[in-house]
Amino acid sequence: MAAKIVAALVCMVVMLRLSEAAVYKVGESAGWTTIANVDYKLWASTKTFHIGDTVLFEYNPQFHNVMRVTHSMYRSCNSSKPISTFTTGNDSITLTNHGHHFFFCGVPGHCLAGQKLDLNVIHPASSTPLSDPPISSSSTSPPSTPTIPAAGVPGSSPSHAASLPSAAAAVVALFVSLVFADFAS
Ligand SMILES: *[C@@H]1O[C@H](CO)[C@@H](O)[C@H](O)[C@H]1NC(C)=O
Ligand SMILES: *[C@@H]1O[C@H](CO)[C@@H](O)[C@H](O)[C@H]1NC(C)=O
Ligand SMILES: [Cu+2]
Repeated sequence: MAAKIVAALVCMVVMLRLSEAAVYKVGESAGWTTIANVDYKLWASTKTFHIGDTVLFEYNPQFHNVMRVTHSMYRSCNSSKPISTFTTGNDSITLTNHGHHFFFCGVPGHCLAGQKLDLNVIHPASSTPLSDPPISSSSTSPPSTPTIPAAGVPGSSPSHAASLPSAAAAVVALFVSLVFADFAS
């Protein structure tokens, strides 16, 4: 009984991770830049990041880079000791742990000009399929914020949006059938 529940739970977690892996291009079509006045904080607020998702930084490597930094370095735009640095201009970073991830461009002045990104990977426990509302279509406007956004960022739905509810339903059905089979026997 217990073993079956554990197996079902493991199966559920694995399936959810597979079905939820999404790729988010930072800044959408503008990419990672200072010239388009992208509000990266606003951009991140329109997304729900999960473990296994990927963020893609696209930029001209002659002018920019990507540094992953600590919170205090992020706050002060201090680029002296980055956790890691990316310089290809097409950097895919897979999110492997929950919590905040801080990035900025290490070129002098760019972080201060707003080329900085704080994204929060939500904890798996707070995103069970049963409590998640269905992901809405791209026709809805991004959530309003108390601050005045510098520039609108076009919202886009993650590519897995359509497949998620059916996959989740299948997993829940499997889980329920396993549990009830045990109660009946
Ligand atoms: C940046 O951080 C380093 C330690 O990581 C520190 O030694 C240095 O003083 C900081 N620079 C500024 C301008 O705060
Ligand atoms: C950037 O990398 C992604 C895969 O990580 C690839 O699909 C895309 O074509 C690349 N773009 C450029 C401009 O190289
Ligand atoms: Cu830059």
